Amino acid sequence: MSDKNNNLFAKWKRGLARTRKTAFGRIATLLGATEITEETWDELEALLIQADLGVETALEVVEALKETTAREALVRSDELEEALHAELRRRLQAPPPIEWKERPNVVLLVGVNGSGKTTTAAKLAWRYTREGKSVMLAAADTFRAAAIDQLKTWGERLHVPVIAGQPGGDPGAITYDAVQAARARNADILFVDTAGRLHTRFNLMEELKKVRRVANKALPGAPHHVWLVMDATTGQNALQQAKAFKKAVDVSGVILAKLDSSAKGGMAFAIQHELALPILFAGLGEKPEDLTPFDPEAFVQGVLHA
Ligand SMILES: Nc1nc2c(ncn2[C@@H]2O[C@H](COP(=O)(O)OP(=O)(O)O)[C@@H](O)[C@H]2O)c(=O)[nH]1
Ligand SMILES: [Mg+2]
Repeated sequence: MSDKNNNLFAKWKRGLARTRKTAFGRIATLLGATEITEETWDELEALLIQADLGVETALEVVEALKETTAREALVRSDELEEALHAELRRRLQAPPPIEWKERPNVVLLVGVNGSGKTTTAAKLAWRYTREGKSVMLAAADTFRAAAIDQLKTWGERLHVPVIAGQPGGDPGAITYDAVQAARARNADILFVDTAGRLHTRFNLMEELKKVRRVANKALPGAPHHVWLVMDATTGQNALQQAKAFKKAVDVSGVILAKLDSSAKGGMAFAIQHELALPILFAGLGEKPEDLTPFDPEAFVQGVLHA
């Protein structure tokens, strides 16, 4: 393994320590060297649900393991470990390559308040700047003054231009200006940070739809990507919200933030199963370099094996 891969792997291990020790730790204990009984299946099912896999996925995994057990005549629960790894791995899709075909590519970042959008915008700006791309940020969360300042502060730290307006300003107008500015400067990527809270969810979705329309008016074909930032610590509740975003603004991928703070990383499975959206990146910490392309194998290794 190269140093780079080694470091990445270590980062996944560190980032998933909490979920490995908590939700999946109980599974590891269950799969100690005992005989497989009806109780093993009941407990495993309950633990997978507790780990946030979602009921359907949990049931499917248990059914698949029962079949393996019958087929291979397994008797001890520790013999299930490999099969569990395979069943989990099979349910996670590697992210498709991200296409950067236009100039500028406009990316909307959406998600509920506190999910990690602004931090993720900064992390993405850091990542792509390092890859040699010219990046700009737009502060279209005008709902809170602090949100604008937060993005500006990141922009200064990362030497990335931030297009912002006044608190309470029109997010559509900011987006329009930012797309124009990105065109004028021939930027490669414009990340648009949006609001996650308004007076009602209806208002929020209407505002996001407008931001989307305005981006398209400023540049036909934009937005090229719409990424939903989800907080891995909020578990199953987040899925209903995600469906609303998907419907309103045609989300193309998910960024799973705060996996390092989560004790139940199983949300990754529910996202793929129930939303049918690829997970593009995972947030494994608060620093810019802690945003990592989603890696299904490292994820399963990280939750199951210390
Ligand atoms: N540990 C950890 N914290 C994160 C991650 N992503 C965001 N945060 C923290 O979550 C909080 C809310 O993030 P913010 O970007 O302001 O959320 P927003 O309201 O969606 O813009 C901040 O304190 C971030 O530092 C992550 O991947 N790991
Ligand atoms: Mg924000």
